[in-house]
This record gives sequence, structure tokens and C-alpha cells, in this order.
Amino acid sequence: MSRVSEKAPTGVLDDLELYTRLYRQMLLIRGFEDLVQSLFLKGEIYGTTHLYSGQEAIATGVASLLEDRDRVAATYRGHGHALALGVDPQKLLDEMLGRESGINGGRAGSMNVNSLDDRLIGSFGIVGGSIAAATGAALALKRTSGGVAVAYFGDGAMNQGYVFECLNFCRVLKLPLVLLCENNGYGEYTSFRSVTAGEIRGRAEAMDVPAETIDGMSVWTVREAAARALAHARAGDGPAFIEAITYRFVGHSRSDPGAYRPEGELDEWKARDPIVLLRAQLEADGIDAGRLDDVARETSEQLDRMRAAGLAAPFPTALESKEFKD
Ligand SMILES: Cc1ncc(C[n+]2csc(CCOP(=O)(O)OP(=O)(O)O)c2C)c(N)n1
Ligand SMILES: [Mg+2]
Repeated sequence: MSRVSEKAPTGVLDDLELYTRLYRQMLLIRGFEDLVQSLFLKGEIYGTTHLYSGQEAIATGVASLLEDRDRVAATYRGHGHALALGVDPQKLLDEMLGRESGINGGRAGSMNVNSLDDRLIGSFGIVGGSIAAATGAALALKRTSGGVAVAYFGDGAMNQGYVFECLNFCRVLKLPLVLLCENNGYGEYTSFRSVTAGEIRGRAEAMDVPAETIDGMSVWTVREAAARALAHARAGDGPAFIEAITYRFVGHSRSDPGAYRPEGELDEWKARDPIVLLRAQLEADGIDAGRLDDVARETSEQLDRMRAAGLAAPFPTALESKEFKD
């Protein structure tokens, strides 16, 4: 893993125990994605996968501020969102492997995971679909239990027409929605800049929705911005928008080697790896390096155990035709 070149200042993190837990969380997401990729290449995972590697600070930072009554809509790049919300990592891996013990009985696979017990109302394969689903959730929450709906989506979603219908609807009705745009610079193999006019943030501002653009590689920056956006939505003031600038360290999906990226771009972003940044900050603020090494070792051992258990788990039995009729 690359090292950050600049020296971290001291006294940045307000709660070192919390951020040590978030460090563990981010390592788990990264390790989970590495494991999924290796199992996919071995033919153990069918279909396709879209990995979250590089974007961990966003799901981790936002989820650390959510309440039990909140709801989240994720994308097909949603393993990290699910793990950050507390979905059992073993059940999530079993789902990837198509096993009965998967969080959705092995029938959702990588792209369609949901877990209502963990507040995850769905992972959506339609670009921008998470925003439509979260708009419905925000309406329901406002009418019933309270709480905020969060929609994660990519930069590509900002060129989908219905996204603006949702934004307008939420603003007019002052629905409690936080829109979290994970701008990783690409939609599939196309650079975001080549297909997007103007600034993403400005599109939300045009509808009188407060919006900010932030560094999506810094988990504490994400937390600060998410706290502002959630407070706005919880106060009944309507939606709030965050554009988090980030980068995916892997291809769009499956075996995409990312050959369309300019030379050196990946390395530049890896120098700002969100996990390396957090570790450097934790050490600068006084957490012992040995303790962080222990967290990394424990997480790696956890993933080894998960891999063995997942591969040993039974596949679902075929549905009886009667079940289809009912
Ligand atoms: C409505 C719709 N159009 C096109 C696609 C095909 N598609 C799948 S992923 C993707 C790129 C989306 O990019 P972005 O929103 O930036 O998300 P990222 O994959 O970068 O996380 C496209 C065009 C789709 N799934 N849904
Ligand atoms: Mg993108």
C-alpha cells in the first residue's frame, strides 16, 4: 500500500477510539472486496461484481452517524455500504457465493443486496435508481417514524432525468433525504468530465438544495459534511446534497483492467488511499502503530475464516414449482 507523502498534522481526530473502529471497518471493506475479486477470478462467484475499493471512507463515514430509524439505498457498487451499515460480513460473503446462508438466501448476488434489519432498503443496478427508492423512503419516514433516507449514487446518475424529478419533489415537500454523490471520475469506461456539463453541486443548488463538494478520501471530512447534511434533513429543512470526490482503485466491474485511465492517474490516487490516510492520522494523533497492526491482522484472519466458511456453506435448494404459483 502506498504511503502518504505529506506529514499528517496532529489533533485532527476528535474521538480516537471511534476512528480506530472506523479503521477496522474500512480494512474489512477493502479486504472483503479483494476476497470477492479473487473468488470471482477463481469462478466461485457468478454474474458480475462492482467493487468499492478506494471509496471506503464515504460509506464508513456516513454510516457512523446514522440512527436506527434511518434508511439507506445503495448502488450495485454496494458491498461497502452494506458492511458499513452492519450487515453480517459472513452472510454478505455467502450471498456473493450464492449460498443459502447468504443475507438474501443466495438469490440476490452481488448487485441486489438488501437487509431491512440493517436499514438497507436495496442496492440498485439502475443508475440513479437508489435516488428514486430513497425518495419514497424519505416520504414514508416523514409520514411515519421520522428519520432520514440516504441515497448513494455515482457521478453518472447526475445525467439521468428522473434524478431531477426526485430532487425537485423532495425539495418542494421538504423530505428528509441526504443525497450522496460518489464522484469517482468515471461512469463505466467514460470519464465524467467528458459527458457532464458544469458542476454537479450546482445542479442541486439550482433547486435550492444545500450542497457541498468534499474530499471523499478523508473519512473525517466525510463525517463532518454528513453531520451537516443529516442535521439539515433531521431539522425538517428538506434534502441536502454532498458530492464526495473519490476514485475506484479497480475497474468498473469484473475483469475491466481500466486501460482507459491516463497513465499515472491510479498511482496518484493511491497515494491518497483513504485507509492509508486514516492510519497516518491515527498515528499522528497518538494511536500506537502496533495496535493498528493488530487490527489489520485480526481483520485479515477474520476474512480467512469467512472464506473457508463461505466455500463450505450449502447452496440453496431449488424452489418447488408450487412456491412459484403461490
Ligand atoms: C439507467 C441506466 N443506464 C445505463 C446503465 C448501464 N450502466 C451501468 S453502471 C454505469 C455507469 C454508472 O457510473 P456512475 O453513476 O458514475 O457509478 P460508478 O459505477 O462510477 O460507481 C452504466 C452507464 C444502467 N445500469 N442504468
Ligand atoms: Mg462514477
